[in-house]
Amino acid sequence: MKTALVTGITGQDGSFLAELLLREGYRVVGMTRRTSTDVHERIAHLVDDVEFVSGDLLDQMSVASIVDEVAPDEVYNLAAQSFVPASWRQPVLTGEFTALGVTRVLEAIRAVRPSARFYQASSSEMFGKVVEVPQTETTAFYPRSPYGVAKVYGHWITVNYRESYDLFAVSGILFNHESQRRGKEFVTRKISDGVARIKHGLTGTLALGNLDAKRDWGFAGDYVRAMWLMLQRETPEDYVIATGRTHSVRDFVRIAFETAGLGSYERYVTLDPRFVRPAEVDLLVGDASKARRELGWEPEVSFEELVELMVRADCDRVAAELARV
Ligand code: NAP
Ligand code: G4F
Repeated sequence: MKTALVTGITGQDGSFLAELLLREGYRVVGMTRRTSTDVHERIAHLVDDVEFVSGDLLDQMSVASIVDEVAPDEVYNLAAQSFVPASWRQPVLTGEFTALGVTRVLEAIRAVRPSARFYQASSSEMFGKVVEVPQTETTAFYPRSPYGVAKVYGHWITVNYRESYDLFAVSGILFNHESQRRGKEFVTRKISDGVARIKHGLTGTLALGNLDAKRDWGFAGDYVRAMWLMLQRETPEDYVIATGRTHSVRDFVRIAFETAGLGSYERYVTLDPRFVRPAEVDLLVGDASKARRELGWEPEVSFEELVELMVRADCDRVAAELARV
């Protein structure tokens, strides 16, 4: 039985990845940080199947002793401060988690478990003000937020440890991926949750920022499969994971309101400058041909299906909450 250590297991991707690894017969160990409340709703259904260890990416000793004690075959580093606007408010902390945190995990592996295979959660946010369309593994980075800058550091330190110490360390450059488990501050879930609340009469408006920004959105369940496939290869290499289709925030909004039977979004959506960013990433679209060719990876859920599944899940959830009250 292989052992996988997952940092960020309480996040959206961590929950889908844990489910996949359990299906594949792994012993799954999740690193969580101590908080005063114990709310881990995304992995509540997995608590009997996953082992949990307490650690923090800010704390080198905790990470090193976890790697030593768990003796993982594979390490998935998903933990990060992952919300882009927060990175302008807390740039130093974002750098500590999202950039130096990667080095702390790599250092632990190098020192006590160099045979472990390592996956780093890199991001399309590294392409930022894109220098070419679509973006591939060789496209130059031009990050537009402290988060993007931190991810570029995490990406290159992974490459550097692979080349310096011969570790099996890879980076997945993943484009936006969403689901019913996405945090409610991200635009897709903010929209599906807002639509559900409007549908059930809890509010009458949804305040958003830039409706013209474009993203290449896929389904998180499809994307964690790519992470796992990257660590099953013979040689460590980096891959872009994307659908190759791009849509605007406005497209997402339009389909979401139509799915809920609310008609035109224009009756409900207001523009709020608080949600407009100091520097924007206008157009992300990825070319995942290398992953298709070498990993046999394909996304299975389309953009339209993604919007519908998120809206339906939130409408059902809000209806159930109201019924309980
Ligand atoms: P998420 O839902 O925000 O989850 C982030 C996870 O990191 C949570 O489990 C969080 O734990 C943990 N974490 C944060 N700071 C930590 C620290 N100091 N020590 C230990 N754990 C810490 O993010 P996600 O959407 O699942 O994304 C997973 C990873 O992929 C992130 O690195 C993200 O930057 C990257 N990524 C995401 C996307 C996307 O579209 N989703 C695309 C490209 C790359 P708590 O529960 O304790 O907060
Ligand atoms: O959903 P978002 O906050 O995601 P963003 O910034 O693309 O970052 C996500 O994807 C990255 C991969 O490219 C990850 F690395 C990162 O961790 C995270 O998961 O915003 C998407 C777009 C932006 O252009 C933003 O300006 O939506 C636009 N937007 C418009 N109104 C809004 C809003 N974003 C948010 N969060 N809230 C709004 O009201």
